[in-house]
Amino acid sequence: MTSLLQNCKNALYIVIFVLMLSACSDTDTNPPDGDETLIPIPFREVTLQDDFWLPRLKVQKQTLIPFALDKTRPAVENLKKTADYLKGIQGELPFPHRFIASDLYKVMEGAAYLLTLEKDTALERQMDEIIDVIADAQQEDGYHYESHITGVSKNAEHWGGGGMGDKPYSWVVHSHELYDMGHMYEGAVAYYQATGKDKWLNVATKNANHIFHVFFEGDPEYNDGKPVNQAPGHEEIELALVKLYRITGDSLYLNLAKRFIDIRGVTYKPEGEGVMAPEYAQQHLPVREQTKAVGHSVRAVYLYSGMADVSAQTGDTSLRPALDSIWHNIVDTRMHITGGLGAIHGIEGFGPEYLLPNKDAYNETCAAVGNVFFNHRMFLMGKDGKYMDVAEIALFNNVLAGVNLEGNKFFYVNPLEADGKTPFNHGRAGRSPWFGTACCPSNLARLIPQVPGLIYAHTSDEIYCSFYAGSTVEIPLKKGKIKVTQKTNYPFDEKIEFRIHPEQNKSEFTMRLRIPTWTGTQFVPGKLYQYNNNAPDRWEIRINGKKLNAPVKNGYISLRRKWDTNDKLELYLPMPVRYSRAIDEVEADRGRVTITRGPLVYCAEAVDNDFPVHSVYLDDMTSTGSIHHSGKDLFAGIDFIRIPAKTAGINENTPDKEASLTLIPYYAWDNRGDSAMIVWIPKSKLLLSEPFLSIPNPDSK
Ligand code: FUB
Ligand code: ZN
Repeated sequence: MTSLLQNCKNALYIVIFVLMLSACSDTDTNPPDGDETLIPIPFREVTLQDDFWLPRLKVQKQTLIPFALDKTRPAVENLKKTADYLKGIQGELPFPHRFIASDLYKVMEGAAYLLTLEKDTALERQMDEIIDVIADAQQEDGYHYESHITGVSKNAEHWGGGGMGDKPYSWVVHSHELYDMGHMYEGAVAYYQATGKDKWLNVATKNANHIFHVFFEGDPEYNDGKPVNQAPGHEEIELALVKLYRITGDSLYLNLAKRFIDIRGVTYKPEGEGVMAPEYAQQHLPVREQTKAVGHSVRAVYLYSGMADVSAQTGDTSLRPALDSIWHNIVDTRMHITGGLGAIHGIEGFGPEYLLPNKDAYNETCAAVGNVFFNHRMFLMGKDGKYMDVAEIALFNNVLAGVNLEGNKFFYVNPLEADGKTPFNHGRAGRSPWFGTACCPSNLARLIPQVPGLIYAHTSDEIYCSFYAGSTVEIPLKKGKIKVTQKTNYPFDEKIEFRIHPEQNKSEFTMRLRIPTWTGTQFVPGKLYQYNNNAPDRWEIRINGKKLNAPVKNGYISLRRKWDTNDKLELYLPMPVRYSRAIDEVEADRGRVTITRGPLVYCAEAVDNDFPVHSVYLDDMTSTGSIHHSGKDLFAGIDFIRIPAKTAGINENTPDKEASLTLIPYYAWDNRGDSAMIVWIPKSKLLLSEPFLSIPNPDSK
């Protein structure tokens, strides 16, 4: 009875408190949702002023892009030889390759984004020279593919009947002709946006017109005049065609994207195993009947991104149930805690549900890049923060791990555990300066400059802020432009301060701010991972110093009011050290925990610890740990974590010892030489694996 009375009293206090809060505020924290489409604010309209992304953009400009342009010179050479061949100039022919040009196009896309941000005459000249070559390597009818134009495909020794077939569009399942063109369209659109020059864009549209004609109308020069009517084995062109449509306004390109999506798994199904399995390139079923993420994971996420684009652009809602179901299947059963996708090396793809190995994870950098693309598109369609939660985790953890802090060494494969000796990254036990197949570095070249484009989206009178980074932007609402500045040291800083400057004072509109899943009971959406410990504090929001109690709906808090110039919004997202466990179905993580802080997954790397990191176990998960801002040089600004742990003795005669385990953000590992690393740390010494126990720590401090 007493406790009943007490409960009633408590409830009354809460009601009074909430009423008081709303009475003292002129902010409506529960405005209705509009049904207008969300418009993203492109990266070029957001000025970064932060210590996390801006330095990365500088690395991109000073190192990654020049380095990658140099590494992709063989692709330019191949195109030159093709151009010479078309001009009738006798000479060396290109070497056969299915998609080397696509890597160049992606690097050029990244370079174009840099040109959008800052004029650079030398870079622009270099791009123009390459674009001349690309244009010259196009056949009169629009076809573009070095190996078939010059006939070198006939001599190619690849698996699968030549890997690209012996003539155009004769082996669409593996040739990558359409994949290459997709990347070319994306590069051409980016360059047109950056410079207004349309030479490359004209190459792209000419090629897209040709593809429409050959694939869906028929051309006597191809496939005996019959329409090819087959979807590409490697998706990519679908989402690129939507970009081409958006920039040209020509609906042919949108129709073409939709047709490729509609015929997937309908007009052609490979019959075989491995890379010829129907699931490998998501051709096992018509896309609307697909419910699970299967096969090659880069192909998959590019397909899902294209489906989301087509659905958003055409209003075809019939694609959405499949997208929802696939999204759930990924986050509930097939995603590593870093946002990485891909468990199986042989197919570079998804394994069975819950197969999420650590040492043997594939987690291709491109798949994580695609995971960001897919989730950003799902957010724009669904206005739900859960998608941006996944995009954020994939970006800060798996994507950023893909490149070293200097910008010139890369991971293709991103395991969650390594011994510092066994090769895992296409022949290396650590980062590589480049790869024969350079899809991953080139994807980093183009994704990083686009990151500011994840921050804001809007309708006519709502601003969604989904991503936190020090920046300034002007957002065009119906009632005028709203300047928004953000000050924060996110992802290490718990505070984000916004200043709002409407063009006209007392402008009424809604600000929506994402409250990340990681502030609650789990690190990332889905059923796979749960925190072991609770956060001592809850997130908070203040307007002009006044605390508000705003409900979270679809991952956002909503603040509707008449905004005045310099109104201050302070968001506090507490970032204690959290311990996560995986559900029991994930065998690789049984009895283990991962340490995270904010949106960052942490790992223990040999170089920071005086004992083998594989001899560590954590039998106490209550420690709040300590945060160290001691990083120097490349590590300046990166917070380390220290937590109490135990190290197991090397044999029964050596006792276990108390230890202080140093952890760094997973994205920063392997920047000080190749060393042992672990993300999922055992809770008991029984799980320590023998071979690892004996690994010495050569570089420990
Ligand atoms: O096939 C083109 C790219 O190369 C894929 O997306 C990557 O997985 C790699 O195989
Ligand atoms: Zn890749």
